[in-house]
Amino acid sequence: MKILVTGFDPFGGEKVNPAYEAVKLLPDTIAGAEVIKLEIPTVFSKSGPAVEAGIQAHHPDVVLNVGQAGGRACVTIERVAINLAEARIPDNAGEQPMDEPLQAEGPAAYFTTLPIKAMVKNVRDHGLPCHISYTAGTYVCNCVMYNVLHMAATKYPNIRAGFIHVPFASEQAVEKAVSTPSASLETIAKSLEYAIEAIAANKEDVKVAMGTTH
Ligand code: PCA
Repeated sequence: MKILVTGFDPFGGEKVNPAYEAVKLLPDTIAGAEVIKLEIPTVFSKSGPAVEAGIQAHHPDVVLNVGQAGGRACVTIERVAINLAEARIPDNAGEQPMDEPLQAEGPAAYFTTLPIKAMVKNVRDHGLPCHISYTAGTYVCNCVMYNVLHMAATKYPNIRAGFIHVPFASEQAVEKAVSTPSASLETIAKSLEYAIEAIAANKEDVKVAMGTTH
């Protein structure tokens, strides 16, 4: 099995993006799966094509995109991507779409095709916090998750795909407010590694009660 793991470049005034920094720390093989690492731009119009170039170069079985979710306290695994681009701040190319569909003819949303409950469970079983998230936001991360799932649905039927958001790295939080959550890059990378182990081991998701009450 081959898995393409992407991380975004820094955006919004940050010097690093913990997503790609953690991806770089991953081993090259996880549970027998070959890991291909790729940095992609935090740009609405360029992120999807950058992933597609990686797909065409490496023919992965799985595409896992990883992005920063500053303010979240732990690694969160996204269940759904919505057909909406709504940017509070310009992206790294100055693009700032508002109220726009990502795909004019696309469905309102796509669900991930990764075994997210098994992923959450395996991270937790190794003693690290992890949750499912039911919104990837409306910025470039949701954009790339939606567009990759759209590509998989329309052009690459054998690819399973999904998205993980990671918290600020500790060094990013040093100058931020006292309540800003963060994690070490090593912890973030280990969480990603355990999540990927579960992808390699589970073609179908496990039946475990998760979800939220609000
Ligand atoms: N996080 C942003 C875009 C790039 C990134 O790492 C997001 O959550 O949309």
